[in-house]
Amino acid sequence: VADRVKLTLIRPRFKSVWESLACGYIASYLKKHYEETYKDHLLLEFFDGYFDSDETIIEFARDSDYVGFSCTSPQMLHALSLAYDIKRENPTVKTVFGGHHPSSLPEQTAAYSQVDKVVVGEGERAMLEILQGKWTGKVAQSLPIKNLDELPFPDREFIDQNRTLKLTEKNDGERIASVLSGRGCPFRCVFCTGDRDVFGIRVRKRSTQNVLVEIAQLVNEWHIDFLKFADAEINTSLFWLKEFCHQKQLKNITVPWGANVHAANMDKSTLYLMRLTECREIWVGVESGSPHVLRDVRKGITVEMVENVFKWAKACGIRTRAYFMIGFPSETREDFEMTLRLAERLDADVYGMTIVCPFPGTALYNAAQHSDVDWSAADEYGNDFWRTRHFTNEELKQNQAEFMDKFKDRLCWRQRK
Ligand code: B12
Ligand code: SF4
Repeated sequence: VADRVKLTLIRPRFKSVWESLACGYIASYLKKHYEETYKDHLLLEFFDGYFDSDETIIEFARDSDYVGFSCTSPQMLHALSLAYDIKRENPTVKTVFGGHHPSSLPEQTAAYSQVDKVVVGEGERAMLEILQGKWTGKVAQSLPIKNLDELPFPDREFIDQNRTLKLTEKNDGERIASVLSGRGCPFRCVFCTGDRDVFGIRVRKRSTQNVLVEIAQLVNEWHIDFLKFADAEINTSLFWLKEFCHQKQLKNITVPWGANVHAANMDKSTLYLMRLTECREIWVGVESGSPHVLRDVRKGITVEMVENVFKWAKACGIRTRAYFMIGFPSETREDFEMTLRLAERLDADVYGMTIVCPFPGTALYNAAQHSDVDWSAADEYGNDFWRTRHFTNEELKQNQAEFMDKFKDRLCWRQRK
């Protein structure tokens, strides 16, 4: 083992006020498992492209032994450019690419000369094994961690949670942080990766006790005003969700919270219980108001389920956010009109409308057509290239604009501008 190993973790540029849980998890796992074996040999640093300039990142990262990049598809271009510049300054640096994009397209990611290692799937154990020299090839993939309670909580000092909290205070007037209560999503919506390539389709949940200890820490040590769950869907198990609510109440943890909810697995009593434990809002991927489109995209929900969830949430006093999409392959103008009508009937508090984007890892991704796409140009709500049999990209944008105009007083803040 070398005298000192320096690992710099980088979250490439990202228009987001969510903290990097991925880098926080990897850091705390390495601190626990690497330092326990090798004592003080590991030096860890973190940079976030949202806050730190390229010059700063390159200057401080170039004396690293390893530099790890955490990438969704839109972040790849920035990561590749930083990796190129860092290696130009110091060719001995080993670059490691992890996250959703490298997990979905490992071979393509490994083909870049500035990429030394690609991690497929969960990163905690794989990064440790790379530091220990266990992976000699370019692509590394470790076994998933079975019992998530064994993972230390994300290291929030390391990811500079305060910086993110200051930003949420400025943008939203409150201190907001996120927690991940489980990994994986059992659904297979065609437009979504559903965490498949990273966490798999089997959902692993942390125990409610374990999650609540982390939440209590966020309340007591970081003084948060609102908690967001980063889970793909919070209600994959209603049993877990109800127990979470009961325990939260028992422990008198009163911080308000919000989460993504899948409309197929919800009932009024659970929503009521959620409200009693300060659930302030739910975010529902409604996607379309057309029954055949919902079926075609394998969303696993019906219009009726969606209407019920919104009705119940309203009755319980939970705010609702409805996310729609436009540009599914089989969607016609009539289907879009059904979407407009459903959106109106739901009477949600906040609306979002995104143009479909065939991200790697989704069923809509087609290697022959999409391998050269610049994903950094696809923002959270739109892109300039997706079109379907029924709509050109321009027409999709017009429909999106029509939707946004109709709900202009209730758009999510990113679409309001
Ligand atoms: C919260 C969230 C957001 C937040 C903030 C994200 C964040 N935390 O930084 C917001 C709302 C801003 C957001 C935006 C977008 N998101 Co998003 N988001 C999520 C969500 C729900 C949680 C992310 C999270 O915190 N996960 C928890 C951490 C621990 O997991 P992780 O990041 O995957 O990290 C693990 C591994 O990937 C790996 N790993 C990660 N980084 C690294 C680095 C190294 C060096 C190593 C070794 C390993 C490694 O190890 C980690 C621990 O095991 C995920 C779905 C999910 N549940 O994961 C989607 C998800 C990541 N988002 C996705 C997408 C597509 C987007 C958008 C592109 C949406 C859009 N249409 O524009 C934008 C991207 C904007 C941008 N500029 O990049 C996709 C990614 C697919 C892809 N191919 O890129 C996901 C998977 C959703 C999905 N199921 O399709 N998102
Ligand atoms: S849209 Fe939601 S339910 Fe569907 S695959 Fe993605 S995360 Fe899972």
